[in-house]
Amino acid sequence: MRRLTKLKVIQPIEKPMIKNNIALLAIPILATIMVLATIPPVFAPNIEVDIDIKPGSDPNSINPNSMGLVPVAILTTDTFDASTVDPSTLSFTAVVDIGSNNTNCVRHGLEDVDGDGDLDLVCKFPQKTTWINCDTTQGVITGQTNDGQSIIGFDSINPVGKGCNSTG
Ligand SMILES: [Ca+2]
Ligand SMILES: [Ca+2]
Repeated sequence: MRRLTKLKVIQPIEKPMIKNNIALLAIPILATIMVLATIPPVFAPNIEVDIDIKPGSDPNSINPNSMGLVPVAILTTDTFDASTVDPSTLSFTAVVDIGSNNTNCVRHGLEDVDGDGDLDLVCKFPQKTTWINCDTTQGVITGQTNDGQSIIGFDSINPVGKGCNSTG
């Protein structure tokens, strides 16, 4: 009898404890959902865009000692409209560590560089700050669209001139 009495006393205490445990479980679950909800913008993959370094030229022969501007076109395709790119966000470099440079587009305009009837975005970058040297094999352009979507594009570079193996 004593034991039964004890159980009767304990039961009403245990029930709210279970409810509390469920509430405690709900907090990390809700927190996880909230954290996951913030992840997509951070981990959203870059849109890989088609680019053409020195539009109209192939290979893209560049003399690393030149002090001129390198034109790079972002091509409009069936799935990407180059006119949605914000030119002020564009950066172009020959180095893999794309965070380490600040080679910005100094001149830009829309023109149909590949002759397919749609407008492509052409940006010109000061070559002396692109890190192009005789070992460079490709250039990388990064930037954002007007609505904040990150873009990235790659094209080959054929270094030519003094000290480089290729004569272009
Ligand atoms: Ca080209
Ligand atoms: Ca075009």
